[in-house]
Amino acid sequence: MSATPDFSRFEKLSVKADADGVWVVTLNRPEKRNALDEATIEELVDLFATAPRTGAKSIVLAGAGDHFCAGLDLVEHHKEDRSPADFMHVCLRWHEAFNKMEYGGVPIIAALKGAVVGGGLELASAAHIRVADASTYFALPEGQRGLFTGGGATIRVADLVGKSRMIDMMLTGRVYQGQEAIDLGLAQYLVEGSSLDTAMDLAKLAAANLPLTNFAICSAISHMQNMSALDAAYAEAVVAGVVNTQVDARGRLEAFANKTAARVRPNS
Ligand code: 1HE
Repeated sequence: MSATPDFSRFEKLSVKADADGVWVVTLNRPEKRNALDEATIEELVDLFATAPRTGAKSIVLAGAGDHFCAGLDLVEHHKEDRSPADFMHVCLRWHEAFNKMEYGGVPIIAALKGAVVGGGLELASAAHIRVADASTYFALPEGQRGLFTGGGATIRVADLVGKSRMIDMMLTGRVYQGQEAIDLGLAQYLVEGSSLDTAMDLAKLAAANLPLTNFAICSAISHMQNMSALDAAYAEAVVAGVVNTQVDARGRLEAFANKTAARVRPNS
């Protein structure tokens, strides 16, 4: 776990890990605005399937160039002339990647800029924290392209902005940006400077938490949202039973009891 993982197999992604276990994963097709082709999705599946057991404590997800992600590779889709079954299987691989992100237990912070559109918004919405900058804008242009979402927007984008707003975005191509996008829940942070810098700061904060605690935060909450309230309460008690008695937490509890731990204060 402590050795630096081997990222040499990735071609569509650039992956770097620092000594504290903070990984920076960059979609690396800026000339295609980081559109998601099949090969990129396969690399995302690989990366997010292996990251939790190869030392990632938190992950920043970014895009090379001026745009985070332009969504489905429309040119590949056009050239492939896929059958319904073919495209269903494409979508299932997207779900494999994005579910690994949301449920994998490692905090993922998306550093957004420029276009976060279509499948790019589906990708961003599978991250746990989204940081937008002044250039960031969100849209679901599928309606205009004669398409439909296939990478989980009906679940995650509807969850972020609500069913009616998502339907409006798809019917009319409405674009959200700036404070309005934050107020709707499309991102949790809007920064004046670089979203990557803020995402890195947040990733370092998250990486300082105990891994088992982060695992619960970045998997249990999502699972519990899928359950009945009765089952979620039961599952929460079980998860808390494991997490809240972990040996590694003892030092932190002792520091609070000794009055050496930082107190929670309002922002100054
Ligand atoms: C692409 C793609 C793409 C750019 N697939 N190649 N997504 C969309 O409908 C967004 C489509 N893209 C755009 O609206 C614009 O390209 C951007 C706003 C993202 C960027 O604009 P711009 O002016 O900087 O770039 P451009 O000139 O439009 O594109 C530059 C190159 O990137 C060009 O390739 P080139 O070989 O001609 O240089 C474009 O073809 C290429 N490119 N976006 C393929 N998306 C699981 S279902 C999910 C459903 C969806 O995601 S629908 C897709 C929604």
